[in-house]
Amino acid sequence: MRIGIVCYPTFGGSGVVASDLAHGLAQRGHEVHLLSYESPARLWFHPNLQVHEVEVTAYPLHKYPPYTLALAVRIAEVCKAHRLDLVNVHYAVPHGASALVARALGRRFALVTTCHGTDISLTGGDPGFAPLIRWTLQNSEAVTAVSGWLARETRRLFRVPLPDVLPNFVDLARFAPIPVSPGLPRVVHCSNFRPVKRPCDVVTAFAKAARGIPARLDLVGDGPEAARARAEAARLGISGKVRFLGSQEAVEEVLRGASAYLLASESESFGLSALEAMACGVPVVAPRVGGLPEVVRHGRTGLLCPSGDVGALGRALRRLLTDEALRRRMAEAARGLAVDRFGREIGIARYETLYRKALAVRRSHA
Ligand code: GMT
Repeated sequence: MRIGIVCYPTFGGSGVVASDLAHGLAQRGHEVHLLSYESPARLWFHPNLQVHEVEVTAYPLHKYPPYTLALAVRIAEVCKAHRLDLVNVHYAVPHGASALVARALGRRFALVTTCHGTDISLTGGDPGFAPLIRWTLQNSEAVTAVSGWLARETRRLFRVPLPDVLPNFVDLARFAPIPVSPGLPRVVHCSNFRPVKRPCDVVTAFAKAARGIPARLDLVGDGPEAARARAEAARLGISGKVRFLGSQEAVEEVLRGASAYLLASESESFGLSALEAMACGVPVVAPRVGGLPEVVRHGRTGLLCPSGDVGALGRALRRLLTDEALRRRMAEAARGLAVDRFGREIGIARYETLYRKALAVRRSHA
């Protein structure tokens, strides 16, 4: 197939999944064209894979650069030049609308829209975007969601048929465990430090868990709440135990050998970083929200706590940090679940099968 993939190029989960998918499809012999405003952070080279950057011309009249329209024109150009069969947009806003405009410009590709989370749960609730998202979903040959929870939310909020669930996946060779060497127990958290990730709660929960225990918290990523998280660590007197590592390309190096992975998100449609941790044999402590229970099995591969209960997160984390037998059992089960359910090969094959179905739908409408 000749496939277009549209995504954000950032370290965020949707960009990571889309980049890995593009590379995996190229490895399987498809011709893949990735469109974004710059080359994604985590994209490996492959001869079958080409990146098309979208440029927005600066013009004094345009207070807000019209990226959505520039993307639409770029999709149409790439479709024409490379005769794309199908375009898969990752993150519904604004990529879906751009793809539909490209189609209105005369291109005849099948459209697959992959919903990742906040495109449905946050921007989806914004009346400024909702009609556009509904338009995208109704005019896609296939709509996918990364978890059962997100699929149900998409149906509920937009009154569309239930999307196909295509869970995120992980490269099991790259994200693999190493034997834990005796040393300071380490807790890891990775995110874009947006309010929805509640990074201050991560710091607070760690402080509760690590009281009187030698342990360290490694925070990966950056974003608007990073300064507040730093201030929270100082306020709690644990700055010496917390390291802010910023964006890391080889996040697996930070995850390997950690004792636990900690999330405090208000909402999480899937939790790709939790899956990456599990694949590295790191048990997860997280709130029971969104699609997280589909990834983290409570009592088996980690511990789930009531949403917004920082005290419970702290207690659960302390249990893992102080009970080595429990930690080891969960570490093994976490890797096992990642291998059984969320491997890259099976994840990419699921997309391939869905693309073939979407093409058949498109042909039947032609
Ligand atoms: O974080 C976001 O708001 C967007 C997105 C991203 O690009 O990182 O994250 C979402 O997609 C990821 C990949 O499918 C999921 O693992 C995240 O759970 C999801 N984020 C939220 O639902 C908050």
